[in-house]
Amino acid sequence: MNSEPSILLAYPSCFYYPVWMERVKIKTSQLLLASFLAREFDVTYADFEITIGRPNSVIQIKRYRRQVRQYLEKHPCDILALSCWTSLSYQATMVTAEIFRELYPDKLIVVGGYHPSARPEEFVTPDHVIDYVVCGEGELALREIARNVNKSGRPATTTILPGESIGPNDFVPYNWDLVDSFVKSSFPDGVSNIYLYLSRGCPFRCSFCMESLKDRRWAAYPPDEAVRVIHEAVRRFNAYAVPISDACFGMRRDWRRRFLEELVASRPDFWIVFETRAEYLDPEDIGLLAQLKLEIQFGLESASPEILKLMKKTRVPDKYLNRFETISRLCSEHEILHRANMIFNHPGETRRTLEETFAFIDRQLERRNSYLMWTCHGYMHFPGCDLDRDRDFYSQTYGSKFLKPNWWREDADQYESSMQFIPSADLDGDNVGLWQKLLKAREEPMKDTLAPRAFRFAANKYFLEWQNDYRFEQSKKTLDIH
Ligand code: B12
Ligand code: SF4
Repeated sequence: MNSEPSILLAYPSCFYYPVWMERVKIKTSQLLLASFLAREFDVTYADFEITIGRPNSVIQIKRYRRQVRQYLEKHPCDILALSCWTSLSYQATMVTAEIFRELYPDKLIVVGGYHPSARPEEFVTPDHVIDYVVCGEGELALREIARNVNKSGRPATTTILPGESIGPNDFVPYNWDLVDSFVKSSFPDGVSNIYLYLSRGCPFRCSFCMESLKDRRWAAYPPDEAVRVIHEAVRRFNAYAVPISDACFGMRRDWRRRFLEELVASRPDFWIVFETRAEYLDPEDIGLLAQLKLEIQFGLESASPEILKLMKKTRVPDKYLNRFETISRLCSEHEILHRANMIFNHPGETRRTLEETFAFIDRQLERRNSYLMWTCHGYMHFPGCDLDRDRDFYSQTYGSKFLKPNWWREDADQYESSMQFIPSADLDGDNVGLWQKLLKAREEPMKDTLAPRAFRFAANKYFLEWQNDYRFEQSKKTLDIH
């Protein structure tokens, strides 16, 4: 039987984030948190990005304020728990907190997520709107706050708390009932992509990623439970694909092997997507993976030894790149769709490091009937990672310029602003945008390298303009994929 206090766990949306960027329909982190708390308390899940929208102008923000107020008036609670999951939600979090505070001066407001973990001090204001800022995982800290709220009420000042990570025994099943009515009213036809976490933790410490702020121990659902979780979600929401969103999927070999064996045995007829590192797959895994409808994403990020070291992706770049090459070949031999995620313009990038990366890419493009796709993106500066703390080092050593160091507080397109950045003096001036030019020059080889099925998949999912290419029609004749 659930008891007081009542908790409203809400994702407040993001301001000035382009509407064309993908919206995650069910916020998995928030749902997991809600599932944990719902065993003891009365929890309501809300997502203003879906129910109200992403405001992108002063007028839209006014309308957003009005609708949030109406919602909060109708849904009073003892604790408003706001998921400021990324820095994109900073402004929406602050606005929602202010409205709630006006309505309910005595009730508690807690914020958590990646931005509060990165910049907790930004939630401390002179008028003490927010009560607790949780850095790290939210389950244990929120449970503690909720258990004590009747005794201690609001703290005298905004309090920053470390969010201890849960251990393997605290992994709770997803409680889909908590989002049932939300999904029915917002997505009556079901949810095509259900992002799922099966594990937590990552032992690495890449320069641009703030995962290392959390406890780095790796823990997962038992393999059979993980497979059950996937099937349950697909059945319930009529999903077409399950992107497994783990920070470090399948890190433990024995877990991975058992999970893959069980997954294959369960004969899934939906797509599975996951991101991993090449060193976490071996030939036996690939034999199993070949039996699934699958896409693997490798966070390769760069192929310049110097940049890979700066990124702290690896201490031995040659070994890292060789491993990727071997595993990618094996995937192609087994006709497994896979993609390399690349980040260009990491601080310290120069013409020479770009050449190194493109030389590696060119070597891979010499293959025929390949199943390797390249997805390339410019570096986006988000706070909380090592690189954010080392900005002075990059500015002094390479001439990096962080042109919008606090973009999440500004009223401008936040996607664009996060990329307002010069990686080095060498890539300033006439060389701004060089990586895009080098990439464009490879568009045809990137098409030529792919097997028909991989071409068709890439044209449907990543490069929609490729649908006008003669190869798209050709592939249609020979294949029967979506
Ligand atoms: C999976 C993932 C995604 C998936 C999301 C799937 C989903 N269902 O939500 C996808 C691919 C869609 C995605 C998109 C983006 N992502 Co992303 N993503 C991740 C990733 C890999 C995994 C997170 C994870 O393992 N979670 C496991 C769960 C259990 O933990 P959690 O999410 O941290 O949730 C806990 C806490 O945050 C906390 N918490 C959350 N809410 C609340 C609320 C309260 C009140 C409390 C107390 C606690 C609390 O408790 C939760 C449970 O323990 C992380 C980290 C990484 N390694 O790269 C990046 C990461 C979160 N992403 C990031 C970014 C930047 C993005 C994008 C902007 C990328 C882009 N180029 O567009 C978009 C933004 C999407 C959006 N609109 O918000 C950044 C955020 C950095 C920052 N400072 O904000 C991260 C940290 C990577 C990085 N660069 O460091 N991402
Ligand atoms: S980018 Fe991936 S491998 Fe690197 S620290 Fe983040 S989660 Fe770990």
